[in-house]
Amino acid sequence: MNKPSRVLTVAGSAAGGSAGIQADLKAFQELDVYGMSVVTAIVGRHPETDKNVHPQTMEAIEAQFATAQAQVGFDALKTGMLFSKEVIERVATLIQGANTEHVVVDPVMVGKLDSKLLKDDAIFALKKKLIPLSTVITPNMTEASILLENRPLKTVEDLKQAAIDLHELGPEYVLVKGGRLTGPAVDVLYEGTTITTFEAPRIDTVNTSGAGCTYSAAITAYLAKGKSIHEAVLLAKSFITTAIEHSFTYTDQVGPTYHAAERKYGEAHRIKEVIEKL
Ligand code: PXL
Repeated sequence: MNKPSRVLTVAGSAAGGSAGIQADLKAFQELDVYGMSVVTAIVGRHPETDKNVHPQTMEAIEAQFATAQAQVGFDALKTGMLFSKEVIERVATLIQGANTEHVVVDPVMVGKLDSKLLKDDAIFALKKKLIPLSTVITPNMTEASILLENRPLKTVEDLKQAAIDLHELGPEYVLVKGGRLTGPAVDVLYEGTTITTFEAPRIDTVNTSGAGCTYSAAITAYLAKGKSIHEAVLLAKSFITTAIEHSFTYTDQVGPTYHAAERKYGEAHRIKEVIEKL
C-alpha cells in the first residue's frame, strides 16, 4: 500500500469547527494526507464567565507531540494558535528535535470574532525563536503589519516590501496574504531573489471563518506530498478559493469555508501567477 504523507498541526481547538485544529484536519483529510494534532489551547466562549481561551498545560502539549512523533512521525508540520511565549519557545525546541522536512508557521494572532489568540509579549518569541525555523510563514496583512512594528499595509506594493522585510527574520519563504485588500485576492511569495504574486478572484462573502488556517493547512499538505512551494501555494490557493466560494452559515454568525468543496464540485480555480525577478 502507498502510505499517505504525514502531517502534524500544532494549534488551538476552535469549537465551531471552522478554524484551528478542526479546519486543519478537515483540509488534511480532503488532500489525502495523514493528519495528527497537538492541541495548544481550547477556544470557546463560556456563556457566563465570557472566558474564551483555555490554554493547555505544557505537559499536555509535550505529551501530544511525543505521541504523534513516536506513533507516526511527520513529513511536514504546521503551527497555528500557540498563544503564549512559553508555548512558542517549547514548540520551537520540539521542532528542532524532530525530523521534519517542512515547517509552516501561520502566525495566528486574532480570530475573526476579535478573540485574542496570541499574547502581546509572545510576538518577540515568534520572531526570534519560531520563524527562523520555518520553511514558510503565512501572515495575513494584519499579522504582517504587527510583525513589522505596526507598519501600515495598503497596497500590493506594500505587501511585496513587507515580504522582503519579513524574510530578514529567517524563514526560507514568506507568503503575505492580501485577502483584506480590495479587488482580487493577491498573495505575495518571496524567497530572497524573486517575488511571485498569486491572484484569485475575490469571492463576495463574509463566511470566511478559518480561511487562513485552511489555506496554510493545504500548503502544508502539498509540501508533505512533495510539491514545490510554488506548486503548493498555487494548489492550496485554488483549494481555499473554491472552499470560500461554497462557504455557508448555519446561524447568524460568520460561517465556515466548505472544506469538501473542491472534492464535491470537482472545481479548480485558475490562479494567475506572475514571477518578478528583483
Ligand atoms: O482563524 C484563526 C483561528 C485559529 N485558531 C483557532 C481559532 C481561530 C479563530 O477563531 O479559534 C483555535
